[in-house]
Formats: sequence, C-alpha cells, structure tokens
Amino acid sequence: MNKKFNVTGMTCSACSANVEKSVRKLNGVNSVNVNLLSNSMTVDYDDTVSNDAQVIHAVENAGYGASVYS
Ligand code: 9UX
Repeated sequence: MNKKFNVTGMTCSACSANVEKSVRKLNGVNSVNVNLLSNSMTVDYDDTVSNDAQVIHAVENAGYGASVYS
C-alpha cells in the first residue's frame, strides 16, 4: 500500500535523508519518498508486515515527528 504521512522537525536535506534511511530499514517497506519542502513522506509498504505506528516510530527514532496525513 502507498501511504502519506506528515513529517515534522526537518530543516535541511540531511534531515530528510535521515528519515528516509530509518523508514527504509523497516520490514515490508518497498520505497520511501520524503519531501522536505512539504514536510511529507510517502511510504510504499506491505501492511501485512508493518503498520502505520511502526512507520511513525521509525521516524521518531531518527529524531523527527510523524503522523498519518489526513
Ligand atoms: Mo541538517 Mo537535520 O544540518 O536534523 S540534518 S538540520
């Protein structure tokens, strides 16, 4: 599934790279795309393997914040 999240706390391109790297490590993640300018992220992942909360935790572990985009 492809899901969009809001990401908080990113101020430079290394921040977005940190977020991408952390989320990409999650099991079941096929692709991650972080947009620094719009503070958003789309994640293509298998939701039978990981879930939204785990994606959010991965962002938090990298030192940023996330929520499901709505
Ligand atoms: Mo850039 Mo982000 O110098 O946590 S890496 S501000």
